[in-house]
Amino acid sequence: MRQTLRSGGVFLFILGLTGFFLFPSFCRAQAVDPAYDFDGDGFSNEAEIASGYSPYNPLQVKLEDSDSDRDGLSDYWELQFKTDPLVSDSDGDGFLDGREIDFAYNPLSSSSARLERKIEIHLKTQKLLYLVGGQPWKEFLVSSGIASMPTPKGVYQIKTKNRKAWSNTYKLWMPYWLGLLNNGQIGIHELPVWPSGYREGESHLGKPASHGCVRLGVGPAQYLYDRVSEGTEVVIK
Ligand SMILES: [Ca+2]
Ligand SMILES: [Ca+2]
Ligand SMILES: [Ca+2]
Repeated sequence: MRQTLRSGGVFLFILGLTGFFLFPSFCRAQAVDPAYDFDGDGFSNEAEIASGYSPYNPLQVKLEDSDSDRDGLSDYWELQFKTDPLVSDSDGDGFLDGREIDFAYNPLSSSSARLERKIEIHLKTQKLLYLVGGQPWKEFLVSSGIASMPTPKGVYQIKTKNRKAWSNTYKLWMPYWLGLLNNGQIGIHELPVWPSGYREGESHLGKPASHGCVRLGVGPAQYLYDRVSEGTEVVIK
């Protein structure tokens, strides 16, 4: 009897282990099968994605607003970056998918190689796009140069970084400076601050207001500064 119990226990243990290893891949296959209704709400995965809803949430939640595995990457971005929307650390290297993307590491590989980072500045819409791995990961409002002192279009690279650059010409601070020319004439920086402490208002963002530089708001400027390097490509168009 004792022997039977023991062998039965071993059998159940092996069955459990098999299930443990098989279930995630079975689950994964259903999650990516276009015809399957993963969240059981009556709509196929494909139909939900086509209309912008998360196929991993039975509630009517948009892909952008759903983070099924709570890894900081919405279901929308998981589909774009081809990471696993139901596994928080797709490559099992100890770092969450969302954190890896935010710092341009590959969430599908434990390699320390960075994903391509690129900045695009669109003068017409006064927006800056920060692209990671070819995807438009973040978008911020900017102020470029006024009509009489326009920001020059072109393809640049970040030449210099300076957390608190001083403008000799205008006698003010330009925090989180990302210089695009060797002579320091044009750069991306936070809203300027005068020695008195007065800072140019956020209300200018979204319309040209500078003498040629590209201004970012408080928050976005540091965000970008902390994530790009000397050599990162910047396209102004
Ligand atoms: Ca996620
Ligand atoms: Ca994930
Ligand atoms: Ca990871």
